Amino acid sequence: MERIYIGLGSNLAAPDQQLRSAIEALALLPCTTLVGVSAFYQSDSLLPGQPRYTNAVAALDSDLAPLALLDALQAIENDQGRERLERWGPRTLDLDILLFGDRLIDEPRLKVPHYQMHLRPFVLYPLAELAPSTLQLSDGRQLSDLLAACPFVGLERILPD
Ligand code: PH2
Ligand code: MG
Ligand code: MG
Repeated sequence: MERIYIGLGSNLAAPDQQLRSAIEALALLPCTTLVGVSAFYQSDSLLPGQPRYTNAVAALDSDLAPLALLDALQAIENDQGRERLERWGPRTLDLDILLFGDRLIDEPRLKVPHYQMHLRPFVLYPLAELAPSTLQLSDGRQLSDLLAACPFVGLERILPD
């Protein structure tokens, strides 16, 4: 069993509802327990000219292997109407594996830790709601250091209703 953190994002077709549906689907994954979900956060897209995103992070405990989990996450994205037209295009649902236990993964389909998580407040701040700030990433970086270097700018925390 390994602790896994998933980044959720949507900027099409009722983003908050997309995230809620995705969380229900994560809770139904085989060999997996959903152990926590952060608040939702809204922010501008990193690419200008796109709708604003809603993002959150979920924590899972799972016995799935990394690529099996990736397949399952892509199936959830596809079920929720994800179309892969352009890199970084607007999307109904994006599910990214941020951290997978203490694994360092460097495969064509999957790199863990997520290569840009340290630059993304909409990943780090929801992650910090679920993980201890003493968390050490598998590449040796400390979550608290990443947070200190990534200001809470442009993020709007949506209170759970
Ligand atoms: N994801 C992207 C590109 N830009 N911007 C925000 N605010 N949130 C995202 O999840 C996001 C983005 C590609 O993965
Ligand atoms: Mg993705
Ligand atoms: Mg992404």
